[in-house]
Amino acid sequence: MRPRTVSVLVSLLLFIASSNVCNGGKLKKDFYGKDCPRLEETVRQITWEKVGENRSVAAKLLRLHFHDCFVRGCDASLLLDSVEGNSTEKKAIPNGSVSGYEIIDEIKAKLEEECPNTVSCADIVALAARDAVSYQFGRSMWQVFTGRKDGKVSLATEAARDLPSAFANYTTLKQQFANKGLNVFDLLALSGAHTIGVARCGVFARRVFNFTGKGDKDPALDSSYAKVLKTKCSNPPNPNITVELDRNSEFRFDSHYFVALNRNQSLLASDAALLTDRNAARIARDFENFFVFMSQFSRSIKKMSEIGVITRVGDKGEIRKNCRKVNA
Ligand code: HEM
Ligand SMILES: *[C@@H]1O[C@H](CO)[C@@H](O)[C@H](O)[C@H]1NC(C)=O
Ligand SMILES: *[C@@H]1O[C@H](CO)[C@@H](O)[C@H](O)[C@H]1NC(C)=O
Ligand SMILES: *[C@@H]1O[C@H](CO)[C@@H](O)[C@H](O)[C@H]1NC(C)=O
Ligand SMILES: *[C@@H]1O[C@H](CO)[C@@H](O)[C@H](O)[C@H]1NC(C)=O
Ligand SMILES: *[C@@H]1O[C@H](CO)[C@@H](O)[C@H](O)[C@H]1NC(C)=O
Ligand SMILES: *[C@@H]1O[C@H](CO)[C@@H](O)[C@H](O)[C@H]1NC(C)=O
Ligand SMILES: CC(=O)N[C@H]1CO[C@H](CO)[C@@H](O)[C@@H]1O
Repeated sequence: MRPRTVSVLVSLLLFIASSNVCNGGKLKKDFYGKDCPRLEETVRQITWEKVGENRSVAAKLLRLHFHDCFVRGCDASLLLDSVEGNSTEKKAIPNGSVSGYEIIDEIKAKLEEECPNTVSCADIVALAARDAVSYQFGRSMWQVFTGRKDGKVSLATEAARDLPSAFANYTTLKQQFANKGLNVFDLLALSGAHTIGVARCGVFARRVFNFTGKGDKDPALDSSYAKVLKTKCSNPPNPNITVELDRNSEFRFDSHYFVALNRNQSLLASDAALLTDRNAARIARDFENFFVFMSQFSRSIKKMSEIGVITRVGDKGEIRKNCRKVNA
């Protein structure tokens, strides 16, 4: 082979190797098969119990997974409590309404009994999100490869930078997803996570009460739906009131989010922004079909769950003993 061909081949191989690192190439199906054979059963059992007691838990665990993965990769950095002098991701404004930490702690505690120092918090977060959504279906809705290690760094500033805002326009959303290796299909499918759960009035009130500062509503928001929202939230918005992200379908993981979106009845400006691009709007119409949506969602969330994973114990990664603290 000529040197030039060789160098092209080498750079191609390096490219493949590096993209594997970014995309969780070293994660495995059933990574803990030998060291913690009952892991997946334990996570599912506790998660299903919690979701069975309170269906709103599913949305909490799904969002927790997203917020973990978008900042420094899926490394459980979101779970670290702030320490003196250091604000961790949890303290960043977009994380103010994230919850479910106690459930991860409970799963971790149980696993520390079953197989001490073995299972990472990052893997627990990914599995619990899958199981939380799957409860409704009685079977696993997507595959989660395991072998993530827990990170040692968590910075509020990075969460503020990397997590998309409820006011983001299409260009920004597309760019923020691209920064994490996710394309437009992923953006649309993953936004479909808003088929479950709630948002506080404060994050969408402007669309309803005062879009341009003249006491008007967002023209992209359906008028009759805006009226409904007005009666639910007071102005100024009461921080204690929440509204379902997917109208009348808060607990059902289905494709109704896209049906509502296409009727201008989505809650967040960032949801509505998806209709401002022709290609994205076409995908949003296709996703009204549950099977089309769900098959893309399964692929996209598997991709999301492999963003920037750490797969080796060392400078960067460890198996945390307590999900809230870096090991001493
Ligand atoms: C596309 C960019 C996204 C933006 C701008 C966004 C923004 C938001 C906002 C503002 C809320 C309400 C939070 C509050 O009340 O303070 C929310 C809730 C939620 N988000 Fe997203 N999100 C996005 C993508 C995602 C993704 C990719 C997922 C998961 C795969 C997700 C899952 C959820 C869930 C399940 C809830 C409901 C949480 C609950 O009920 O407590 N979101 N999101
Ligand atoms: C379920 O959880 C939500 C959110 O954490 C809470 O507001 C609600 O009161 C809980 N419902 C019940 C029946 O405990
Ligand atoms: C704060 O975070 C930085 C960056 O991760 C780290 O180098 C430093 O040791 C942390 N300080 C404390 C007190 O944890
Ligand atoms: C989208 O938002 C960004 C950041 O706020 C802004 O710089 C940009 O001009 C906006 N793009 C469009 C097309 O409105
Ligand atoms: C709307 O916003 C403007 C400018 O921020 C403010 O002066 C006005 O009082 C607001 N109106 C209402 C109804 O909230
Ligand atoms: C949604 O709003 C857009 C304008 O933003 C309008 O052109 C369209 O007809 C509306 N669609 C429905 C179903 O109301
Ligand atoms: C919100 O809830 C908190 C705690 O229950 C309460 O102290 C506060 O007055 C409530 N705020 C409003 C505007 O109702
Ligand atoms: C759990 C947690 O640390 N929440 C914080 C999220 O961010 C808000 C706003 O900065 C803080 O007030 C919360 O304490």
